[in-house]
Amino acid sequence: MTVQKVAVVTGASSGIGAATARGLAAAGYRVALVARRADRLEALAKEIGDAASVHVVDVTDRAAVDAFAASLDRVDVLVDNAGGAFGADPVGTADPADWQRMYEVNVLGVLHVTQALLPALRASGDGVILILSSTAALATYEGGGGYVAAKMGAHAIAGTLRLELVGEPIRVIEIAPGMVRTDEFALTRFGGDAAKAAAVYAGVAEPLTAEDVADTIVWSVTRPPHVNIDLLVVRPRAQAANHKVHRA
Ligand code: 8X3
Repeated sequence: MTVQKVAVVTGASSGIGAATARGLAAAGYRVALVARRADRLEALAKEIGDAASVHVVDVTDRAAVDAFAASLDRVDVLVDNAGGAFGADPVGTADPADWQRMYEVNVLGVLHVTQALLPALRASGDGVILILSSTAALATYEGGGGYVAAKMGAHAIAGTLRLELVGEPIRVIEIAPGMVRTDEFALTRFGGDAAKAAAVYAGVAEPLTAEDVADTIVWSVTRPPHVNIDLLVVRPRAQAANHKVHRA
């Protein structure tokens, strides 16, 4: 019997994480679903079936992350997807607490999970660490300061790790999506203000979907072991740059 490979997906309770878990399960992986919200994970696991396992873990809690890592029998793929934006205020007036939360989840969360799973990824003989950054990791924009700073941190982790791990059987992939319409990203950023969240996508015929991004993730992960997709930028056709969005 061939051993089924295991993919860990953080932030699996919604959006890109949930779509990625579905996609990797369909590609033949066992998927370890990681997030804080048990009910969401249970529902997704039920939908995916036997290939899914539920792990209620806050990626910013190192002790919980270490306990989770110890519970796994193998890990072949890590998708560091958990993250998010809190606030869209100018640098001059932004709440430092929002910046701290963004750094904790987008940078330290990636660090904790990656460090904890690195020995298992190495032992797999063909490990993949995939970090979901953002086009915010590549250019600044007004009101994006804290999120940009955090995603640039995630981008720095990906680039540094790739240098440090060269020669080992581990690929380090970074996917940087532009405008993606998910149920929660913009809503979270604007503290639940649905009108502000909707304005982000106003007039944009087809922002990317979570499934579009999951598709690039599954494709990148399933290339042959010697093929490393270093950095893949994916945007909707209507977005030529962070600032340049076609609105009807
Ligand atoms: C999300 C893209 O433009 O909101 O990661 O920073 S953006």
